Amino acid sequence: SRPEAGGESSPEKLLAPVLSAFWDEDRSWTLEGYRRHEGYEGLRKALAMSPDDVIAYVKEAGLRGRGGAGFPTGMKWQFIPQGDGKPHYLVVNADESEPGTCKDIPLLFANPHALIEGIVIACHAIRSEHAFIYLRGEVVPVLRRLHEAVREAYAAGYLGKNVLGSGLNLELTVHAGAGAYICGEETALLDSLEGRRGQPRLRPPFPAVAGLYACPTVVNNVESIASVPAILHKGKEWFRSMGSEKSPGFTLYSLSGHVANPGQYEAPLGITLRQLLEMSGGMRPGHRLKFWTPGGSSTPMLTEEHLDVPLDYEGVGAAGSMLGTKALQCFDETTCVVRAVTRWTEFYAHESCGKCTPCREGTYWLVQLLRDIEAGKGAMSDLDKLADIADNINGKSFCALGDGAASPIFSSLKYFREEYAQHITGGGCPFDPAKSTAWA
Ligand code: L3W
Ligand code: SF4
Repeated sequence: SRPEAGGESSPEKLLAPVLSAFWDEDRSWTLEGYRRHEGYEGLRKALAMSPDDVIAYVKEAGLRGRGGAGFPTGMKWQFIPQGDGKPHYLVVNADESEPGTCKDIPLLFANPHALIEGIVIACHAIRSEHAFIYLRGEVVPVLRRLHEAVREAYAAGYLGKNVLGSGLNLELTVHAGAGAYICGEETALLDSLEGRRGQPRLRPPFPAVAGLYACPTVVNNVESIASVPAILHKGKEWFRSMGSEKSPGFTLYSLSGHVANPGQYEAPLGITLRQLLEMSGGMRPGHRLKFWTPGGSSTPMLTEEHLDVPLDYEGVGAAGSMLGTKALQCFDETTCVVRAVTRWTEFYAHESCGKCTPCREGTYWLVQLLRDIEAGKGAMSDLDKLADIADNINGKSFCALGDGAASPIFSSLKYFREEYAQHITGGGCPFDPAKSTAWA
């Protein structure tokens, strides 16, 4: 749901719909729908350039990875060794599952050809003849739509032998995962794609050196690759005219939780949550923001005092959090922060792959302590114990899942220690669950 765009003075002018520009149109997902909006024109431009020039162009545009880490996309492509005699692979990470993150799935559902066009451009750049899309398997309607879009692209000569007469040969495989959060970690994803149980690999070597089948591999998020065609088509200057010097361009923000109009809002990097809330209708009527995540539950929570933080990598970093996946989950004053953190921590404990001790054991013990506190059976010393366990997970685990699990513990203790104490001294949760819809 999205509010109607207003006039010159309306805050909606801050929106920059590119990937989402025609999601509402009839059969937007078809090749015909995509071509109505100059689809595959960026590819024509890219194929007229040398692979190295395409990499340099994307680097100069300043596109940063949209999957959570914000790593420069062009630089990642440049890491792929050339003339090494090995096959190169592009793997698109479509295993979206960070709590609150819901941008790649609607993008694939409404506009799959933006991703396919981006894939062909990226494969031309890194000299790859085989690309894979690793999709979250539960989203069967998206899987079907993606298969159909790939079929259309083969039939139109955008995939297969000698793409558009350029000499590029490219196969594209769509692979459905089996629904494990850890398979969104890039090396676990590669293990899963190779047919093994998905567990993270030691890095280095990074996938750019030894990835799929031990060959140089680029792993990019859906939104990162889908953003490439517009950059080629409209130009790097156009892209750089949005956002900031270090965080240029447009991006998809996912607004969810206790807001009047949840949904995807595409805007330049650096917009603030206050602006997004103003243009989207704000919090649900009669309520105010209590805490929010800038990029899913793995990114430290922020509060009302951070409403004017620029939502770019630097701005959110300076506020002590991470932009992550730009999953803006907003919670109002009816939400019990202990309940929210318990629910997130249960998720991490469930999804911990078990490979390393700090995360496997630590997340289990965090859940036990949090459940006790929530039920009024905790002791004040449990608060230091929570922080101590989180500290033994953070930076000491094998992959980023551990750090993500520690993050809501640290940030909630920082901003809401008093609320934890209330649960302990008051014999349980002081909130009325009937008044909150967050955990229904
Ligand atoms: C070659 C080097 N490549 C880094 C590559 C690396 C990777 C990318 C970023 O986690 C974060 C995590 C989540 N030579 C390289 C190199 N690379 N150095 O750059 O690497 P890294 O380690 O900074 O991050 P990561 O392991 O990819 C991603 C956070 O995002 N997150 C998002 C989760 C998102 C989902 C989802 O559903 N989409 O799960 C949220 O906060 O916690 O910190 O490609 O190979 N020297
Ligand atoms: Fe597995 Fe957690 Fe260790 Fe990552 S941090 S390897 S998910 S046990």
